[in-house]
Amino acid sequence: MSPISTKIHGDILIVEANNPPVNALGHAVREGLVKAIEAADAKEAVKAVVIIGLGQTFFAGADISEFGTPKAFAQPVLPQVVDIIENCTKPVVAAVHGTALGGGLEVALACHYRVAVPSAKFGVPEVKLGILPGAGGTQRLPRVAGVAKALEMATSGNPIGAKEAHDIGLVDRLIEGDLEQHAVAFAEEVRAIRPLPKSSERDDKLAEARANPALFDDFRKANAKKFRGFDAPEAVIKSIEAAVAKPYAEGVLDERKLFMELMSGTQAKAQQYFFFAERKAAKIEGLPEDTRPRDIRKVGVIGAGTMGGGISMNFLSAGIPVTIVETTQEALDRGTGIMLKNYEATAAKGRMTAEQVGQAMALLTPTLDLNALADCDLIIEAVFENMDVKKEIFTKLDAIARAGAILASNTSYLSIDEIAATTKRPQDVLGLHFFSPANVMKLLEVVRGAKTAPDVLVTAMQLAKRIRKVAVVAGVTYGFIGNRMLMPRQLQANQLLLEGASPEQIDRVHVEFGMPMGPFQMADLAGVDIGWHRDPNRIENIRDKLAALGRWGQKKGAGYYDYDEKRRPTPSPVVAEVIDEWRKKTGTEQREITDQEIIERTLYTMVNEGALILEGGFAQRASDIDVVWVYGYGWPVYRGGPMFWADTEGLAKIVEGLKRQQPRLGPDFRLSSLLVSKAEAGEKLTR
Ligand code: T1G
Repeated sequence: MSPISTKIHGDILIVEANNPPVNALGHAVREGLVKAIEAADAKEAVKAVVIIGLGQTFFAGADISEFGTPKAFAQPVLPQVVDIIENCTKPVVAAVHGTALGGGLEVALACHYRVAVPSAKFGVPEVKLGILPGAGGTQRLPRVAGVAKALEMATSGNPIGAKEAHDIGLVDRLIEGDLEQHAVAFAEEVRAIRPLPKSSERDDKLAEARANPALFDDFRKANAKKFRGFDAPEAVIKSIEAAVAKPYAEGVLDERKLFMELMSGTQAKAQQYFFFAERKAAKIEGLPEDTRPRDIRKVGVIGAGTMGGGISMNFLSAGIPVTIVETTQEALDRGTGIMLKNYEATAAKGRMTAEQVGQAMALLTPTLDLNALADCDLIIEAVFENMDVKKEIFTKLDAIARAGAILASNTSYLSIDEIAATTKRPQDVLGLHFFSPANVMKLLEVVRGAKTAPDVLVTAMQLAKRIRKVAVVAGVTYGFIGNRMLMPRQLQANQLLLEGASPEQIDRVHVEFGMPMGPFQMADLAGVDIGWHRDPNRIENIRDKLAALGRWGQKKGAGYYDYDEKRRPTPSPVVAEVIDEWRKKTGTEQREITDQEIIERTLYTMVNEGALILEGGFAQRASDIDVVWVYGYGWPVYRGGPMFWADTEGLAKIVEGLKRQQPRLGPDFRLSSLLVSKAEAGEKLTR
C-alpha cells in the first residue's frame, strides 16, 4: 500500500502523504509523489494539485534510516522528484503543517505555491546531519527567501516559524482553520494563473548578494568560531554562492557534487549516527511493557545555590511549580535573585518576554521550611557534595515527603544506593545529575539505583523531555558515565604536566581535536577549587598548590592561566614555576611530549574507561556514552562521540596505543577486556 494516496475535490487533485511518524521521504513516498504528479499532468480534468501530509506533519525530510542503504539512491531520487513537481503543467500547492524540514522544505519549494498553518515550521537541518540540502534547497531557498536568510537557515539548521516564512515570502498564505479545505480554496484561486511561478527561475532576490560580493566572506568570518571543525557549513556556503553566480541548472550540479562529497565523509556518518543515538538514549531496555510514569505536578528543590537555582529554572520554564528550600534567608534571597537575573539576561537577548519571566518566577515558592515539600511529587536534593549531608537530608525527606513522591539527588559522583538506603522507600530514589549551568546544559544523567522502580525511571525520562533535556540512564558507579571518564583524562593530563608538557600544549591538542576547551581551561572555568580539600597547608600536587595560592581559575583572574579583565587567558610564569617545582620534587624525568602521546594518554584512556563502564553495565549502550559526551562536555558531534570516534580510529590502534603507554598510565589503569576482545574480533563498540 503506497504511502501516497490521491483524491479529487472538484477539479483539484489532493495528494496525501501517510508515512508515519514524520512522513519521511522514503523511496515509496518518492515513487508515489511522482506517480501522482504525472497523473495530474495527464488528466485534463485536473486543474491544480494540493500536496498535504496526514498525521503530525508535512514531509520532515529524506528518510535518514535509508542513508547508507541502496534505497537512499533508488530512483526516483529526491532531486528528480522536486523537478517533476516544479515542471508539472498545473499549479501545485504545498499545504504545510508540522515541520517542513530538509527534503520536505525542498518539496515545498518546488511547489508553485505554499500555504501553512501558523504553527508550522520550515527548515533545512541537513547541516546537523553533516550534509546539505541536496534536492535543490541551496538553489531555490535563496531565490525565494533571499541569500542572507538562506545562509542563516542552511548553516544553522534551525527552523523558522510560519509567520516569519510568510513575511519573507517563503509562504504565500497563512491558513486559519482547516488546512486542506483552505488549501483547496487557494488552489481554486490560482488554478488559471500562468506562467506558473517557479522558484528555480526567480532571480530578484539574488540581487542583494550580487551587489555585495563580500557578503559570503563576511558571513564566513562572522561564524568561523561556530563552524570550526565542521565540513558541512562551508559546503552550504559554497553551494549558495553557486546559486548566486550561476543559473539554476548549473548551480544544482554544484550542489549535487558537494552533497555527495559530504555524504561519503566521516563527519556525515558521525552526525547521522548521533541523530539516532540521541533518540535511542531515551529508551530503557527491559522495563515491563505496561510501565507508566507518575504524575509530576509540583517539584521541590533543596538548595538554592548555583545548581539548585539552575535546576529549578528548568521546571519553572516548563510551567511546573517549584518550592525551593534553603537554610538561611540570605542564601534563599541570593539564590532566587540569581535566578531572576538569569531570566532577565535571557529576556535581554530576546529569547523570553518579560511576561514569561514573570510567569516563571510566579511559580517559585522560596521557603526555609523543609516541611513545605510535603506535597511535592518530585524532590531534588542539590546541596553540598558530601555523603553525610545527603544522608541526613534523605532521612528527613523520608519522614516528610508524601507516599509515592520521587526523591532525587543531584550528586555528581556519590552512590545513589547508599543514599537510598537511608530511606524506607529506596524504590522511589534515583539520581538526577544535571550539568552546570543546569538551566543551560542539555544533558541529564538519570542514575538508576539497584532498587529504583521502573515507573520512577520512566517518569524521569519523560520529565527530561518536558524540561527539554537529553536524558541518559547511568548505573551507580563513581562519577556515573561522564565524570567517571573525565577522571583518567585529568589524571593523565596532570601526569603529563610533570613529565614535560605544558597546560597550553595539552589544551591546544584538545581544542585542535574539536573540544571547546582543554582540561586546564575547563578547570579554570569550573573552578580550580572544586573538589579541593580546602586545607592550604596540605599540598600534595600542582592543583593543591595553585588552590592554596588562591589561583582558583577565571573567577579569581588566575588559575592554570593568567586572565585579563576580559577573561582572556595567557600562559602564567607563576604556574610554570609551580610545575617546575613539582617536577623536581617528584624527581620526574623530563622529556619531549608529542601531541600524539597526549591524544593517546588522555583520549584513548577515556575510551577505555567508557568500555569499562559498558563492561560493568553502568551504561545501556556505547551510543549513550557518546550522547553524554556531546551534550555534557561539548565533544565535537562531527566525531560522533568518544565511542564512535574510537571505532573510526580503529579499536586495534587504540588498544595498541594503550599498551604502548601502559607503563606511564599508573598502577590503577586497567585495560578493558571488552575493548581488547572487540579489537581482536574486528568488531566495533557502537554497532
Ligand atoms: N528520517 C527517518 N526517521 C526520522 C526522521 C527522518 N527524517 N525524522 C524523525 N525520524 C524518526 C525518529 O528517529 C523517531 O524514531 C521518530 O521519527 C520521531 O522522531 C535531500 C537528504 C521531525 C522535528 O533532519 O528533526 O532531507 O525513535 O523523536 O521530537 O536535502 O524528528 O520513534 O523510532 O525526533 O516529534 C532532513 C529530522 C533529513 C529532520 C520530529 N530532516 N527529524 O521531532 O520526534 S536529510 C531532518 C527531526 C534531507 C535532503 C536531505 C524530528 C522532528 P523512533 P523524534 P519529535
